[in-house]
Amino acid sequence: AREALSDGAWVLRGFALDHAESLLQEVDAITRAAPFRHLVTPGGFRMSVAMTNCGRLGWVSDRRGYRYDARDPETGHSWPVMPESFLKLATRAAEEAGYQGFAPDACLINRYQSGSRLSLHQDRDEARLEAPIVSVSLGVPATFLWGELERGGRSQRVGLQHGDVVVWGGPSRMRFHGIAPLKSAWHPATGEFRVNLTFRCAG
Ligand code: MD5
Ligand code: FE
Repeated sequence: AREALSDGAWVLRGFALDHAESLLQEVDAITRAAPFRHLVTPGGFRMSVAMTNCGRLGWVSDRRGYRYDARDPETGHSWPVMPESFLKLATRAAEEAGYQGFAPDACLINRYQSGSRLSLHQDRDEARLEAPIVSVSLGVPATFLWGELERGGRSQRVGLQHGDVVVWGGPSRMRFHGIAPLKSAWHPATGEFRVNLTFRCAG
């Protein structure tokens, strides 16, 4: 069952529930090779969300700017390979939302703890903006902020729970969006954290 968020954007409630444990085991393995870290924005602020990546390309930020890079700047190595199970889930979710043939080359993994937030932004560093983005929420619930195509528009609040998957594409691909400060909570699958996987066609 899919729930329309806006034109081209869909929420698939509980779509990843049956796979949550194995996804989180894969995240553990990925973070042994590419640990979570707090990136610095070009403006010099430390992000409250901890991040890492898997796949051919990974999203990074530093004083020089935002970009996708084939190497982890912390280790100088390629990012861990995207597990087959990640790719399958993301492709199936995109299909469910009407996007055929989704083949992401980047998976950004975000880890939120109490108070972590992501202020309103657009995702515009990907080379293929015609492809959707698929996002998988795990652990502690969060409030997603769903804005408009211009900065300063109104934003809706959408609750995202463990196992929910959202697909953003078409006319909604460039909307402003963010995550409200995470409330302190505990989830059996992730403890004090929320983990979000976002699949992108970046290269
Ligand atoms: C999260 N992550 O839950 C959020 C929401 C990010 C990010 O926003 O950039 O890592 S995933 C929702 C999302 C991601 C990319 C594009 C769009 C929504 N969109 O086009 O609306 O950690
Ligand atoms: Fe984003």
